[in-house]
Amino acid sequence: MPQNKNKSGIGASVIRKEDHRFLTGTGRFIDDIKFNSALECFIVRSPHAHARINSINTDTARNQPGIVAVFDGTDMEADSIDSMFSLWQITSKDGSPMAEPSRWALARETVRHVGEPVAIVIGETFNQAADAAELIEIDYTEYPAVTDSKKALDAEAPKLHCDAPGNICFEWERGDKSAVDQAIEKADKVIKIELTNNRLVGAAIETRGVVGSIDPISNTIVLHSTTQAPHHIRLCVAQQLGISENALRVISPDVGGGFGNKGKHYPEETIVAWAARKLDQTVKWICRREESFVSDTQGRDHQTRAELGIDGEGNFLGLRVHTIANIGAYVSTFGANIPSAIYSALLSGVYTTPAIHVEVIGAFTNTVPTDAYRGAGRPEACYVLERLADQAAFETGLDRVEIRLRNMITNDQMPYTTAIGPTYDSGNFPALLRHATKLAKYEDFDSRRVDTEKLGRLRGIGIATFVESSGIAPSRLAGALGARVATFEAAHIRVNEDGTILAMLGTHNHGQGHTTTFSQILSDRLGISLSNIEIVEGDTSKVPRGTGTFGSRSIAVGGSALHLAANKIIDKGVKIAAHLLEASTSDIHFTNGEYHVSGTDHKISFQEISKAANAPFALPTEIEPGLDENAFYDPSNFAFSNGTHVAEVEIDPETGFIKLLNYVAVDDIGTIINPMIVEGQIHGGLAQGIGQVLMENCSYDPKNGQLLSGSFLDYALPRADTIPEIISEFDQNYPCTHNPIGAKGVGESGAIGAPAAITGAVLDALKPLGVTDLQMPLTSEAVWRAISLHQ
Ligand code: MCN
Repeated sequence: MPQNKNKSGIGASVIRKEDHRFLTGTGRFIDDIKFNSALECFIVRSPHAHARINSINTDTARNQPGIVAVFDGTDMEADSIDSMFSLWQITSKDGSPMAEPSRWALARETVRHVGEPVAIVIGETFNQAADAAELIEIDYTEYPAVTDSKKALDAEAPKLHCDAPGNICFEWERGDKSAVDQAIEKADKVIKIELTNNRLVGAAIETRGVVGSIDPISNTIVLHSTTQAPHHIRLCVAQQLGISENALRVISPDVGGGFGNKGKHYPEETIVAWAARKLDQTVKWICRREESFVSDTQGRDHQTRAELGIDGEGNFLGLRVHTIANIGAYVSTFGANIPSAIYSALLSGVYTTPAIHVEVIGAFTNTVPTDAYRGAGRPEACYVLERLADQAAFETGLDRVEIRLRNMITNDQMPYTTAIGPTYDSGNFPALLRHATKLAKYEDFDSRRVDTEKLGRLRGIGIATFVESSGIAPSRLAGALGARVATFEAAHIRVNEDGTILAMLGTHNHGQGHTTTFSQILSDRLGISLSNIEIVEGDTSKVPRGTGTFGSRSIAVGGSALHLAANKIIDKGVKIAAHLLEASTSDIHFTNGEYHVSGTDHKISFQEISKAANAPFALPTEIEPGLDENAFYDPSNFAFSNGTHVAEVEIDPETGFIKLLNYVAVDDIGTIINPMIVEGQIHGGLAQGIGQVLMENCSYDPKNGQLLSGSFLDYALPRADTIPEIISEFDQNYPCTHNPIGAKGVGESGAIGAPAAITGAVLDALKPLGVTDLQMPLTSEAVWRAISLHQ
């Protein structure tokens, strides 16, 4: 990968500025912050998946030592606290808006999933609150529950909400149905698959937490929350509490991993803000790990049927996809748009398929609401397409690389408008596929398979190609598809008199290294050293506007806003330099942190310009003092990151154990700001993709809706020894054409490619035994059973 000549600018593998704090134990995570006389909040959660609350008796609990208050849904109702609401409204194919049943921060009358908050106990200590909570008497009448999304659509299934007939949240469609019908009709062969995309939990090292306090001077609520999107939380909580956004400050300090799960508005944020205001005291809630399993939004959970019509040469003619997406008990913040608008947009993938139609039914079930989890709709789309491509190769006898190349959008077709909607602006998909298969020594694979078979084991290789809609905005498109909030990003730059810089962005850093990469962009533009740049994120009173970090958007959208704000500073500096150097503005040019007069050796540094702007004694009055600038950036399109991943596995047929031998990831993320960071992002995403395909599974008891995988004893996560050697390379020849830095996002790529590549490799290994299908997770048991059935 080319390294940057400017040692701290774009393209340099700078060591992360933030890591010194984290590695020396001086990070400030929410539970590290000392709040004077904070009261502890214990949340009593529903033990049932579906039940009516007949009564709640809190008298005994209220009278326990150290207990300050006990509240339930009736108290919130008495204070007119509004229902939670989603930030994206999907419209069904008949034109009706999605069903959005009320979701109360503390349940009223009915509970619909295990873990739903029912009451809170606020005590002087956590143990006092927890002990008192045991004395709350709640009388429930249990109702039958349904956890499987397909079963929830049965006529006789238990009904969750009276305003969601048939448990349907929405019935979405996209694409040209009749064109697909015709294409499949005339196809020589129709490839059919049925897939489950397994439900996952987020497992950030730090669990969620919220602390609410009252600032006595401004009489505002200060809400510390482990959120990826502080401005969204301000919007949602203020609206629910019926207060102005000015009356609420949201601070998200250092956060130990988010993975999408912390990007949502949660009941606990509303509960804690409300309780702090009601008691006029600081109220603190830190999620225990067992609570996070039943209260953090969960990811994926699709059941999909797909048909691909192909001609005699293996050309893709038409794709029909039908997916039932499990929404959970209520619609979470972005719970409806991920399985519909986001997922469906990528069902062309890297292919030229001329006719595509997708139908998605969002089904309510008695499970924790689902929402974004690293990849959010894109791993699901990639999985459908790549499983189809493999199956098409299998049924036609074509090589898996060959059938993909035959159907791939080529570089000279860019910009390319897909049959499902999006227009890709850049990328060379065939080049990535060729390079990745070369790195993976795909051509020689058969000889490695033979060697492994001699040892009594099975060996397989799998490929996944994908396109990802990173850089989530653009607002206008999102708005047309139902977004209720804009998705632009904002950057505000303060230039101090000494030329040092403070930049404030609406994104949030919870592991991605933003402090470093945003500083690199500024260092590159303004020619100043990284140590003179400070980055602030995660505080609505310091950062005036913002959207947050999710959808791998921070660099493509936030970084672009920063770049534009820096350009404004440079332009203003030109005027000041022209005046001080007694030259015309057209003769001034800015390079490497200095303003030069063309054709002379006259120059002035950025620091001198900063000083002159902030102490404008020598400037004419028409030059406004100061050098601070703001920029908003709302892209015209997504940034279409793309990649080819190749996985190789070995399977022990006696035990079904899968050993990942190696993994090649070739990604196009446009211009790279920091090669070391992006490689780390690929590794992290891969670990999560590998977890999904090999072991992770969030499982509910279908009889009663109890969560069976409610702790790390029952929910397996990958460990260091699961992760193979990773070869990660990038193609920087195809920058994003519509943002000013050319960057595409990287944060989710690993999680998108891995499930399809590894499933492909496992099925390739099992092919000689006649196993042609397996559902994730591909545990040793699942593989062993499949092998046993075919022996
Ligand atoms: N980057 C770069 N050059 C590019 C693209 C990105 O140098 N062409 C750098 C960025 O500057 C940033 C990092 O790579 O430092 C990731 O950038 P980006 O792809 O814009 O993603 P975001 O910063 O918006 O992060 C969100 C993304 C998502 S959606 C999830 S989920 C996720 C992820 O990033 N969760 C993470 N990575 C994570 N990493 C950690 N450690 N923890 C999480 O919770």
